[in-house]
This record gives sequence, C-alpha cells and structure tokens, in this order.
Amino acid sequence: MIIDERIVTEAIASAYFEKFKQCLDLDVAIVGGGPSGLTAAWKLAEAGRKVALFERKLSVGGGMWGGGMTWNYIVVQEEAKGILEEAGCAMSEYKPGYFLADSVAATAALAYRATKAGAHVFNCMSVEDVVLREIDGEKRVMGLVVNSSPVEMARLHVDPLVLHCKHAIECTGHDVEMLKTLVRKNGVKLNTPSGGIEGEQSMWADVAEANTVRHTREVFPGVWVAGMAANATYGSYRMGPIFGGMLLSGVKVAEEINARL
Ligand code: 48H
Repeated sequence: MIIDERIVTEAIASAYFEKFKQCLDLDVAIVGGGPSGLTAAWKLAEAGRKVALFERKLSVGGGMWGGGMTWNYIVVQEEAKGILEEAGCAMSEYKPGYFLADSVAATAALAYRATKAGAHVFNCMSVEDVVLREIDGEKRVMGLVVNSSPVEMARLHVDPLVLHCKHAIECTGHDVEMLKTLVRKNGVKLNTPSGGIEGEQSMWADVAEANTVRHTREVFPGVWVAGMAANATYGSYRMGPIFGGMLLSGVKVAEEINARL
C-alpha cells in the first residue's frame, strides 16, 4: 500500500469536525478531565447520555497521574474500591481499608472506560465562559464557551466557539474555574450558604472525603459541582492523595443528572 498523506489528513479532519458537530447539543458537558470528571463521563456515557468532556491540557487525568508528591501511587478507601475495580485497575490492600493503586494505571483505566463508553473527549480545549439564559424569570446555564488551549496560552485575541448542554458539571478541581467565571461575570447567587464560592480549607482527609460526596450537587440551575471543586465551592477541607471521594463524587453526579434527564 502506498500511503497518501492527504488521506491521513482528511480522515482526521473529517472525524474531528463530525465529532464536534455532534456535540453542539449535549445532554451533559463536563469541564475538566481529572478523576471526578472522567468517572462522571464514564458513568453518563454508559447510561446512554450524550456527554462530552473538555480538558485544557493535552492529557486528561488532572492531578491523579502523580499520586502524592509525584510518588505515583494513590490510595482509595473501601467505599470506592469497587469503582476502580470495575474500571479494571488492580489494587492491593496496604492496611485494612486502605487500597493502593498505581496512579498511572488508575488514570489510564478511567480514561479508557470513559472513551470506551462513548464519552466524547476534547483535550487541549479550555472552557472560558458559559452560556446564560433567563427563562420564566430564572437564570440557567445552557452551554459552554470553548477555545483552543494554545490560543488561550498564547493569549491570542481569537473568539471562542459555543455549544449547548442540558447540564454542565464543574470538575475543574481546586480552582473552580468555570463557577468563578459565572459568579464574577454575572453576579448570580449560588446554592451555597453565602451565595458565593466558600473557598477550600486546609487538610482534614476524613471529613473532606465525606464532604466531597455530600457537596456534589446542583449549585446553580444547570451547573453541578463534583470532585475537588465541590469542596472548594462549599468550603470544605483538602484530603491529599486519597482519591475515593473523587471517584464517588463522579458516580454520584452522574446518577443524579441521569435521574433528571
Ligand atoms: C478545561 C480545565 C479548566 C477549564 C481546569 O484537579 P483535577 O484532578 O480535579 P478532580 O476534582 O477530579 O480531582 C482532584 C484531585 O486531582 C486533587 O487535586 C486532589 C485529590 N487533591 C487533594 C489535595 O489535598 O490537594 O482535574 C481538574 C482538571 C485539570 O486537568 C485541569 O487542567 C482542568 O480540570 N481544567 N479544563 N477548561 N477552564 N480548568
């Protein structure tokens, strides 16, 4: 076979733009491809939902690849062990209730399950804003405003593109970037004690893990928080390299959105 570079190019261009066109009207748009976002994408796609995940970096996985301080193992607790097992990641029980996994294997397993289930992943794409509408007196997020990450990094003045979604999940981690933009630009009130983003507190793993799941919810019409973003939004603690809360949060947000759709 003689390889024609133009066919390689055409294959990539047509597949990519077909995928993008299919994602202009989504059931769920996920912002951030860390463990919570990947787990939510996996579970929603598995339930047959039209879901896309937008990740600023070249690789999905967020803060999970590096384990603790780049020592590439993670720990999950008993309650979350089944999720990693189902993803196909091996674990060993280090001490009763503390399960150890290779962080590269765990991240790759979640990414594989999300894409295999049919979630559309757009890496190297940053969410820079949301689409806001007022319907019957209630404001609601109806979509995302996205741009190419290299455009963002080079600070080029290039206009973004837009897609619509029934629900958006804020999974941008510690920075809660999408929600901060929503509040800063529109002065809207969130479903939090102060009406704003409460801010993350210091380390308390035990409470933080439970709160990550507890605080996974709809925080503004059309916007859900999951993972570390849920902690920062509701003013809870950090937990270091134990990842069960992130996985459980991804499963919970998927189940609750699925029930709404
Ligand atoms: C597109 C964006 C944007 C944007 C950011 O930080 P993450 O891994 O998020 P979680 O919540 O799934 O997991 C948190 C975990 O990794 C962690 O940090 C823990 C457990 N910390 C404990 C502690 O004590 O420190 O991933 C977020 C992803 C990243 O990949 C970002 O690049 C991406 O979101 N992202 N993608 N558009 N505007 N902002």
